Amino acid sequence: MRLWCAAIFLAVCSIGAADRSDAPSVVTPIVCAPVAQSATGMGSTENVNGGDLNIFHPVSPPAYEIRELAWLVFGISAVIFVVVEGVLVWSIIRFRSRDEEAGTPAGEPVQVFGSNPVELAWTIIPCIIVFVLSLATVRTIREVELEAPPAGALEVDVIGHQWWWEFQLAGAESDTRVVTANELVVPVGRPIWLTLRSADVIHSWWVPRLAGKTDVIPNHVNHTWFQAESIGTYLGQCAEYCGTQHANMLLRVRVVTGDEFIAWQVAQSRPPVDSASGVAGKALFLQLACMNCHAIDGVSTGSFGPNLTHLMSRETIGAGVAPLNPKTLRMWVDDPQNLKEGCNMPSLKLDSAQLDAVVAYLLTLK
Ligand code: HEC
Ligand SMILES: [Cu+2]
Repeated sequence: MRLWCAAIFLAVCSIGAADRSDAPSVVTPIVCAPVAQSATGMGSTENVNGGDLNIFHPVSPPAYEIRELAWLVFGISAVIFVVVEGVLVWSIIRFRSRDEEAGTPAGEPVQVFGSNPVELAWTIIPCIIVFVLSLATVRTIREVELEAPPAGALEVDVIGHQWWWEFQLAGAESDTRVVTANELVVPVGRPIWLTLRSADVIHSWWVPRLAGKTDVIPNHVNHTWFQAESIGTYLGQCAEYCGTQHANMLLRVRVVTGDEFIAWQVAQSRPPVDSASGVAGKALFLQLACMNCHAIDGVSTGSFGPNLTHLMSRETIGAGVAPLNPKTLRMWVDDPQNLKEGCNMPSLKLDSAQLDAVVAYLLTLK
């Protein structure tokens, strides 16, 4: 009986080993609890990232495939768990030491060595289980990974930066391009083909309800895709440790109707409109180092930090570290390290009047 327990234990171990296949550049279906929500620890900023990261609530074809596989793995593991625990509990009760046997050699169980049937069983059964699981996984990967964009796909370039996401897509007119950060807006029901690149280290794109993880690797181009079937905001997270602020490298995909998407695309393609409240701040933005790191259409071309042309169309600041509003924006410009310690934007140590002016200007970037 103990040998059987050992056989089943080995089977469980080998499943664990088979699960840990995360070769780079393939979509890795992941079976785990939803990512813990990142709290900012800032009393003044509510957590904007409450939301569903559950792989068991898919809304897009690759996510459905991954859920099926997750259930299969979960089911097989559950059966093994029940058998092992059942045998264990049964053994504990059946073979417990009894008063009359205590301390007598007669209490020793029968010793079995080198049983051929048992050796064969604990070799063959795990092999079969591992074989079934790997076939199912390979099949899922093949179904999820596409070689080329699906017909009619919207193509989006995704660039991972420490610690934010850049998105580039075609603008409203053929020669324009929309560049934005951390929040991707896409139309419902249309395939979205992502081309993933990294500006620095390895990141991983993961929006659990839309698709599996895909690594974002320097000097290497990866692709993934999804097709959201219902409107809403889907949260995601960088899923490859990429430095101190990795946990605050969140992203959101806002799925809207086709018409809303076109309206968004048109608005994002336009240069910002100058307004009186922004004049002083714009001058400061150009005087200070801001312009070296940030692009604003028609104003500056820096590309180290997020494009700010339509900053105020976003819901969050600092890749989801806080909701975007005048208060958090001021805190951010004053010293980004307060909100996102270690991030790659320094405090420019503006005085209060300068801060007011710069923030007033940023607020005009709708
Ligand atoms: C050394 C380069 C650098 C300079 C100089 C700089 N920034 Fe940044 N900025 C960044 C980086 C990098 C980020 C992204 C940080 C993150 O999310 O991890 C950022 C983020 C931001 C954001 C948030 C954008 C978003 O969508 O989350 C705002 C707003 C911003 N900067 C404004 C400014 C202003 C105003 C100045 C000048 C006072 C300035 N920055 C100077 C690099 C810079
Ligand atoms: Cu990352």
